[in-house]
Amino acid sequence: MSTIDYSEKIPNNVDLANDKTLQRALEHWQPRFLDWWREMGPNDFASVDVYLRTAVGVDAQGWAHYGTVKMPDYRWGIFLADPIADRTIGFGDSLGQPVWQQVPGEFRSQFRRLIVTQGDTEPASVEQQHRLGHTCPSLYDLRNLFQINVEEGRHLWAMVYILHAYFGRDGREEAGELLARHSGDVDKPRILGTFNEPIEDWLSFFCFCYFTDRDGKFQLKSLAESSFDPLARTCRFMLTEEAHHMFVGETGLGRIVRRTLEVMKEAGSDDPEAVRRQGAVDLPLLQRYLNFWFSSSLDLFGSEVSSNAATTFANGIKGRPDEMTQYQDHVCADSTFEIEVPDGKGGVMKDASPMRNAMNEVLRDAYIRDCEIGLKRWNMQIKRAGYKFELKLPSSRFRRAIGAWANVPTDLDGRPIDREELDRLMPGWLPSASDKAFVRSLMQRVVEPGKMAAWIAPPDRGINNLPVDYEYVRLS
Ligand code: BYC
Repeated sequence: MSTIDYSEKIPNNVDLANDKTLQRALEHWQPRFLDWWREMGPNDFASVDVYLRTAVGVDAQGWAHYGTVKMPDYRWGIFLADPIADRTIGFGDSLGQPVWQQVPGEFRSQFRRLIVTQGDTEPASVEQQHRLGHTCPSLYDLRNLFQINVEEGRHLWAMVYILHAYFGRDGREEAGELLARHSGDVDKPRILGTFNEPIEDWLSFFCFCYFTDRDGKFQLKSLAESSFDPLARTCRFMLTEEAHHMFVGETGLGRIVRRTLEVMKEAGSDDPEAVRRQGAVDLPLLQRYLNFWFSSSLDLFGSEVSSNAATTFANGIKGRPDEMTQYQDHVCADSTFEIEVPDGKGGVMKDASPMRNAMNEVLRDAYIRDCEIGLKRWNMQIKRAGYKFELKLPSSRFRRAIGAWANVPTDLDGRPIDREELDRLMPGWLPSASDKAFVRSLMQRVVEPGKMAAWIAPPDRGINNLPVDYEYVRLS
């Protein structure tokens, strides 16, 4: 197993010290990153002590060290999972050939496009969450927010390393641009839609971690299959960190459901107004937030039928998650995949697409199945508490902005409806202005160790075997 060298200005396990040109280029980028972090990150908390984990190795066991750190002193570094000996290409036209240690010239722009898109999401999420610290529901949650923020910063480093090390001057320019685009910026927005949506409250934050970070899991798993080995190794290690981000989303939403059920029991009513009077999140309101973040995150997979997806699969650039274990045909030259498209007469029809072109849809399908797991768990909680309400994922045709269903008005079940009906019904399906104002009113910061805001139940356990009432962030 390779170890991480922490004596270097940029901690790394890629032997940076022996590549002076690359080291200098990255050391030149480092202060620009820190300036960006100071301006766009959780900077109002720059001087507080946070109980954070930092990577110290890249194997699954014992890879992280926990300790108290001020965020600007976090050791962002470059960590690649260890190489797999004699790894061969696992899919596409070059199946079985040795993986590449350099980017083949003919695939350069396709690789660069994907790496830049991946890299762009990381700082975007930090920007989106910029001010959340001020309204934290507990010190435990505040610490989790900051953990996610520093790790997204590190994921940016991961992509910037690949750009600098393998894409020459273009790569250096792209690395600069990653700090120049900003979430929601009118002139220079982030590349993908969801990453320009504001995250102004913790309900949105937990939905983002549940749905959008899960897109990260699927995209990183696909890139972890890449024939370009340094990219595959980088993504493999990023996935180790990513798991915690989805955990924060799933447990955060689960704790909200638990608290709401307690309040419903205390109030002896499931009336949303009665729940709101007790300062908790009513379940229909939660459903509207789920509708918003799920439908937005579905767009992140791209179009159902995509020539980009076909080319990147054929060329061995981007595979499918767990390509070796989940699929038998790794070439997919002759197979087809059934997709649903509008029939042009206000209905839905099935269409067979060449499998390679449908890879985005294959991923989206797997993603939706993964999203269902949390909903099943929360619905079980609701059922056990004796209520009939069921949380549901809307259809993947609902409120899409990308692909075959972009701007096709449908109801939550994906049935095409006319635009007037959509305009009339949409306010009941997505968070309304008054929903958002109510959620904002709940966002009062709670910073006494162990105490939770009234709208969320405590977690089952603390971080790294510490008690829930540990002072995870020392604000004074
Ligand atoms: N918004 O052929 P198409 C994460 C663009 S999340 C705006 O349909 P393709 C994280 C697309 O870029 C994971 N534009 O799709 C989570 C293309 O534009 P260009 C991020 C969109 O190319 C939480 C055009 O539409 N990683 O890590 O097959 C916190 C036609 O594209 C959108 C990746 O996404 C959209 N939603 O695939 C922190 C992996 N969707 O190039 C981090 C890298 C599509 O023609 N990216 N477009 O100008 C990819 O693999 C692919 O670019 C996509 C789309 C999956 C995004």
